[in-house]
Amino acid sequence: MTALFAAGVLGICCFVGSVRGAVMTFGASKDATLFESLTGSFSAGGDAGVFVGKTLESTNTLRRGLIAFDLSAIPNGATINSASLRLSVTKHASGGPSLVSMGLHRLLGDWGEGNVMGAGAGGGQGGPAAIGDATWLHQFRPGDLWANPGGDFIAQASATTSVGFTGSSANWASTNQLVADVQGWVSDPANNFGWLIRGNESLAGSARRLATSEANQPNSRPLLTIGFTPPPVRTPGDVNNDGSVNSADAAMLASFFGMATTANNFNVGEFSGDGIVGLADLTILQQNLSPLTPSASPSLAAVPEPSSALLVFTVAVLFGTRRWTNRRIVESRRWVPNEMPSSR
Ligand SMILES: [Ca+2]
Ligand SMILES: [Ca+2]
Ligand SMILES: [Ca+2]
Repeated sequence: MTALFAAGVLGICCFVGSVRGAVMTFGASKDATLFESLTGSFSAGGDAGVFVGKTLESTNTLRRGLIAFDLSAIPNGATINSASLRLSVTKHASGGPSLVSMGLHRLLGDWGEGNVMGAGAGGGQGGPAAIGDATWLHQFRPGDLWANPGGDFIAQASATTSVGFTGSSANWASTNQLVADVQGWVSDPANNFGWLIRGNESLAGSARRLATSEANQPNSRPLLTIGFTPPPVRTPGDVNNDGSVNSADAAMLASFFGMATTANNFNVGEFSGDGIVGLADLTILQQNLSPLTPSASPSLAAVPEPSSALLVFTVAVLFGTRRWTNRRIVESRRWVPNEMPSSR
């Protein structure tokens, strides 16, 4: 992984269409090859290529690619609309098939990239695996094993495509399952392990080398394009996060009045950024009151009197009630010892 691509995000494109959606592109955060091996001795996470498919070797013929992306730039709560992946083909076996099928399978466990360079023709043999590397047997060498040699992944591909010779691109168009994979990773980054790239494993010579994040040419590196709709912007004043600002929010703010909290904790009515639920927050709530709609339940906006007065009244009543309740609890506790029977 190059430093340039450490952050993963390559670009943010425009808002498009009538539905405000964003498009972002990502370079791989890590990519590596699983080289078939009964001893789990080979890796090449630092190489400019990953190998996928069946080679012309006499033994240990299979290769599988691993690739993952850091999606933390997509806001939490976003809705993923599309996801497509492009990889560049940089080598094919002489005499191999002109088109081979390759699938993206969601990985079920984490894995180590490392920085080992491949050996053999074009790196196709891999190099001696180092500690922490993923291999055919290991998620992280030497102690962390895959449950299944060759990697743990969903058997059903999330997307498949036909891949040509050197110089062409492998393009996985968006599918419902690719979208679901990315949505899952955005919602739960701890389970974002990326995809395993699986080729034709029955046809000798079907293997391809695909450019990685270490490739010299930036435009040949992996590119994941994601379309999404950002989460709706929450209006300051909307304490209960139901999309409108009304008396229900004022009542909630009142119940937290005077409370110290984290700055901009909307859930308790802190909108001013000072970390205290107070009059400044009440003012913001009032300024953002939602217009009354005929079907809406009674709202502060419908009150002909200055709504701020009612808000202050609401706060005063509820806050006062709470203090009174607390005081009564304290007083009742004081009374308890006096009312206990004497132990004479
Ligand atoms: Ca790599
Ligand atoms: Ca609300
Ligand atoms: Ca405040």
